[in-house]
Amino acid sequence: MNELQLELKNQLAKFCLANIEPHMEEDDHAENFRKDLFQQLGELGFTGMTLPEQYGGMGLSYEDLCVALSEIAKYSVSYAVTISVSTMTQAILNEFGTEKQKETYLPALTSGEEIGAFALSESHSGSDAAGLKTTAKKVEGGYILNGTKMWITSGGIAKTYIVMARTGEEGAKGISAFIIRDGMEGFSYGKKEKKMGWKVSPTRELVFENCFVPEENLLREEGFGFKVAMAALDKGRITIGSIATGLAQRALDEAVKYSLERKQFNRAIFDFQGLQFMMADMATDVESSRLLVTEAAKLYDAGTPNQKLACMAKLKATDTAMKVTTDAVQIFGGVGYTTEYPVERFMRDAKVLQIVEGTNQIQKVVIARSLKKEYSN
Ligand code: COS
Repeated sequence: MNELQLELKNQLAKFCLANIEPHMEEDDHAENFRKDLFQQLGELGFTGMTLPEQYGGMGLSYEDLCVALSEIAKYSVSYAVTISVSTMTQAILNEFGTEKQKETYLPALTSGEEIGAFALSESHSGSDAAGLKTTAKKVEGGYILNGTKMWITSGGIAKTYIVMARTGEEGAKGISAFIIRDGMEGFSYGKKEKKMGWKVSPTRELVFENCFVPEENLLREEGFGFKVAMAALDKGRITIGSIATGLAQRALDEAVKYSLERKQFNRAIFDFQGLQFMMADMATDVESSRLLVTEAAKLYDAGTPNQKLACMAKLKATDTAMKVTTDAVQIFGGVGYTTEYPVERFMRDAKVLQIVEGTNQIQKVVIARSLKKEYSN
C-alpha cells in the first residue's frame, strides 16, 4: 500500500469508527440508510474517487478505490456498496456519455449530493442478462419505456439510474442504455425488498409505465446497452471483491481477538490447534483475496484490463467472505449467533456478495470462456 492509500485508509477508519460503527446495529435492525452520512463521505471525496477532477472527482485509481471500499466495508457493507454502485454509474457516464450528459449528471454524483444506480436485472433475466424484456419504443423526440427492473441497489434513494431496455431484436444487440431520473413521469418504485443482509442499503423494483425518456438520455446509440452493462460489470466485479475482502478482514480481526480473550478448559481458545488452523486458513484466504483484487485493479488502472482476473477476484473474495464470516461465528460460538456481537451481521452481509454483479457461477462461466479462448489459440 502506498502512502496515499495508507492515508485514505486511516482517514476512513477514523471516520467510520466515529460515524458509522456506533449506529450499525440499530440501523441494521431499523433498515435505516443515513443520507447525511453518505453526503459526509462525499464531502471527504469518497463518493467520486475515480472520476476526473473536471467533473468533481478525485482523479484517483481503481486500486485506491478498492482500498477505500475495503476499509468502509469493515464497518458497513451497505455504505460501501452504495458508493461502489454510484461510482459504477459515474464510470458509465464518463466512459459512454456525451460532454453534455457528463456535465449534467456527474457533478452531483461525484460530490455525493446524489446517488447513482444501475438497473439491468429483471424478474426473468438475472444471469441471462441479454434476455431482458423492458421495452423502449422509439417515438417523436425520445422513447417510451415499459417494464420492471428488479433487485436494484439504492432503488428509491438514487436520483440517476442507468437503465437497460430493449429497443430492437431479441438478445444482446437489441439492448440500449438510458439515463433515467427520479421523478420522471411514468417512473415509480415497487416494493422495497426484505433481505437477509445489506439491510441499510435499500433494494427496490423500478417500474416503468409509459415513461417518456427524451432522446438526449440515450447513451451512445441504440443497441449499445449490453456492452455498456458488461463493461461496467468488469469494473464492478473488482470493487465487489474489495468490499468482500474488507468484510472478511473485519471478521478475521474480531475472531482472532475474541479467541485470545475467551477461556475454556483454563486456556485461551486461541491455544487450541483446531482453532489455530481455522484462523490460519481464514488469514490465508483474506490475503489471497486482497492480492487478486489488487492485481485486477492494477491491470485496469494500467489500461490493460483483464476480465478473467476481475472475475477470479470477485469469485475468490466473495467466497472467502462467506467462509470467513461463517467461521468467525463458529469461533464465537453461542454468542456469535446473537446480535450481541457483530459477526452474525457480517455473515448475513456476506451471502449476497456471492450473488450480485454476476453470481459466482457466472464468474466461472466467464473464466472458463477465457480459458477456452487462451488454450484454443
Ligand atoms: N465488455 C464489452 N462487451 C462485452 C463484454 C464486456 N465485458 N462481454 C460481452 N460483451 C459483448 C460481446 O462482445 C457481444 O457482442 P458482439 O456480439 O458484438 O461480439 C455481446 O456483448 C454479447 O455477449 P455474449 O454473447 O458473451 O452474451 P451472453 O448472453 O452469452 O452473456 C454473460 C454473457 C453470461 C457473461 C452475461 O450475460 C453476464 O455477465 N450475466 C450476468 C449478469 C450480471 O452480472 N448481472 C448482475 C446485475 S448487477 S447486480
